[in-house]
Amino acid sequence: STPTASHERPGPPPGELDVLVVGAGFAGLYALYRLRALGHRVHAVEAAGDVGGVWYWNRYPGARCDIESVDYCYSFSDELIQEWDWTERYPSQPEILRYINHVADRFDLRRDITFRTRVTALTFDEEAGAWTAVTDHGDRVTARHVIMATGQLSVAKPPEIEGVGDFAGDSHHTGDWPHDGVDFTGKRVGVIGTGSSGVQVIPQIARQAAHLTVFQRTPHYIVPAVNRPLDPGYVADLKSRFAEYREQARNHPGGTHRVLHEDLAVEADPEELRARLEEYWRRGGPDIQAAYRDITRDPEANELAAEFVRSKIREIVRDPWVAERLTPRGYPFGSKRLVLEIGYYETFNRDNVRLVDVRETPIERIEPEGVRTGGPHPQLHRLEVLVFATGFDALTGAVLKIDIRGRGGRSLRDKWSAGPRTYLGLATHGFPNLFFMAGPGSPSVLSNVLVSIEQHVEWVADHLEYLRKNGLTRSEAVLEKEDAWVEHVNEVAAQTLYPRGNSWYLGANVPGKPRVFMPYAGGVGRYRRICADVAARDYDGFALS
Ligand code: FAD
Ligand code: N01
Repeated sequence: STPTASHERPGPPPGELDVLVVGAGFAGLYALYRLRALGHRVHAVEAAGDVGGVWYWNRYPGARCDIESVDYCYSFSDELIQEWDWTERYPSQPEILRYINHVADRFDLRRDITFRTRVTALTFDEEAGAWTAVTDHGDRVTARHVIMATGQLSVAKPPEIEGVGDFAGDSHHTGDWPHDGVDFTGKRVGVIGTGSSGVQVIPQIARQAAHLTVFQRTPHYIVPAVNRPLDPGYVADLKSRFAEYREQARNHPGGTHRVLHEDLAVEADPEELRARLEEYWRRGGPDIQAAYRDITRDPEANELAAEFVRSKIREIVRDPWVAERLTPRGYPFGSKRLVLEIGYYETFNRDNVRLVDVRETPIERIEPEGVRTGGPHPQLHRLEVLVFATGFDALTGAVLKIDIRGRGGRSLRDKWSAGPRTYLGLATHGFPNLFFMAGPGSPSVLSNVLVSIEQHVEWVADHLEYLRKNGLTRSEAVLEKEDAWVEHVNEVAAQTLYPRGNSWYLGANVPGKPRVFMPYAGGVGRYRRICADVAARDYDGFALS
């Protein structure tokens, strides 16, 4: 992640761009492809050494997607769909990164990307009606429009623990993993964090390390992934009707093919309920949340699903003391992002793995030799490698790291100091010609993000075409429409149990971050129709000039 010297790096092109894209993950790459095809002068700037975004940075062993590969992919090119063969139900990080590299090669995208370069400031010049970006290499890039494809989970969150810098061994964050891997063989290793990243990396490390200590703060609700090789017949069938298959996902609340049951858990016969949840557990994947319509909305129904997961933990984990500590309680099932596992609970049956519940025995500080915990039995856990699976400054982190100044020099950090405010998640008043991709105020991380990214890129591309055709150069969200949208986002969230978990969806994982439910919980299909309707009504809610 250290920037190379400027002379080793071809910088951004001179002259004004039509569109600057910040980020070259799935969103930035598609924006680049689409806008270039429409004849815009477009260039992307990316902090990483290559394309991939999340899948470039998160190279920890076990990293894998929790949306099925046949859904977690682009749909814009039929040739791409036909020529690419996914191998597993849930694709691994190396396979997804190969796919992204294939896309970058196939559409010759790298020639319009400046790598190893971070945008640090963005300033809107009202007279010129254009943005100027400044980078960490001192480049100045001007562009009429800017697309923030900076990611939802692209700013790694360090653990807020005293002494982190004092540790004498190696330490790594899952979200910024070394490219040549980490050898845990024969080592005493500690992992802090048991969310999706921790749950994926822990079984892998346990197999290699001499000893693994898992520091858990909140036990998460975790269900089996049940990964498997894909059946070629199934894939061939999907490919033969992919357009129709994807169209279903675009109109589905989650951007997937999850079956949504209409009946209620609270009305189900206990045996029938158990049998249905067992069936979901056996099949694997996150769809268990939709096994009954009321699981995500009614605390009583939710508790039935939660109790089912708790019973599974007791069945798998042999030591009752450990099983009890792994058991989530006190917050709704699914209100923190549901975690998928492959061999996670079984890992705690191994002799070389120890669970430390940091709510009982809090981490006091990190010392050169390891992690010191307090409580009734204070202890120094001696470690040679420490892994931080402590998550991200999600959704707003990457945008607010940049000093963004809109009309009148107003700072976005100030405007969003009590939480993000957007119109449709796409734009924010006071900051003309600036568009956000799959960020707060849109379905984003509550959806198959690939479906959401395609919808956003296509909406913005259409919007820029509309401006061009009508001889317009400026687009800005109207304040009243933005306020109404924020209210709608909050109202929809309040109908769910999401706001009841201390999750990163709410910013609750970052000390001092305002507590606001950030993504739009109204569903991908509904959201898509709202955006299409706004476009059909000549971009109602955007002041155009
Ligand atoms: P990213 O992939 O995050 O790319 C953003 C890029 O912008 C990064 O490369 C970053 O370096 C760059 N950038 C940021 N700020 C700057 C700056 N100031 N200057 C220059 N460059 C900058 N979603 C799902 O739908 N299903 C999943 O199963 C799933 N699994 C995930 C697993 C992990 C480990 C993580 C971390 C996320 C996962 N996600 C998943 C969410 C994921 O964020 C999206 O699926 C998707 O990859 C986002 O693509 P993106 O292009 O929007 O953002
Ligand atoms: O991060 P997290 P993540 N002391 O924030 C703990 C996507 N993703 O990287 O819950 C002690 O979920 C924290 O504890 P608590 C997916 O969307 C997907 O795991 O705050 N512990 C928690 O246990 C996911 O939701 C996939 O009490 C500390 C953990 O660290 C999102 O990325 C794979 C601590 C952080 O969990 C983020 O997942 C990976 C401290 N100071 C990621 N600070 C898949 O597709 C934090 N923690 C499968």
